[in-house]
Amino acid sequence: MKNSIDFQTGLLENYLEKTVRKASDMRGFFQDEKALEEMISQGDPTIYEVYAVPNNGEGEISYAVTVIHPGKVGKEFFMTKGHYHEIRNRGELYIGIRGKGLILMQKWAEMKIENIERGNIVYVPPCWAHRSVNVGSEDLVFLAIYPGDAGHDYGSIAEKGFAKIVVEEDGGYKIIDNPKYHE
Ligand code: PAN
Ligand code: ZN
Repeated sequence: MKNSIDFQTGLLENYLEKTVRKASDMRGFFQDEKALEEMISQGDPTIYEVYAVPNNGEGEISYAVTVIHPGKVGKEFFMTKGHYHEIRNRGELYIGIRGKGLILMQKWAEMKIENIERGNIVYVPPCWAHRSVNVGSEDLVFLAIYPGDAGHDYGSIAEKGFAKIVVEEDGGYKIIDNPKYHE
């Protein structure tokens, strides 16, 4: 199928699947549960959206544009749920389109963090869990390209989280240990 992306806005013309993650879909992912419940009761805003063109199957390649809106739950910046690929041995490429963000990557006790910004290409190697975080004041938009058979495993991240979390401090951000994290 022919398709195109607007590299100014990140708008993907012919996406096939749209996933919307509202505050109420993110229970258990942020530290401040009270702040999240309050946000849900006050209109349940969208935290992020994913516009995907899946090409499922071995050897195939899928792609998706993610838009993470700006905001915080308590002190913690809006972010994706984060996942491992169901088939662990599958890598991925992220290409920044607009906004200012971070990608947290984790494999066992190892952790690495890179910037997602316009023009940045981030390589997520096989077997690394990944989550992106909007640390700016505008939408964070990026394109992800991944193997068609990768799949998404949200279970272990939903249960344990990442070793680090990203919180606001003095108008900027800081990366701190996740007090709830356990191996
Ligand atoms: C991305 C992510 C997307 C949303 O396309 O799926 O940013 O994040 P969650 O899937 O963690 O909710 C990707 O990494 N695909 O493999
Ligand atoms: Zn992925």
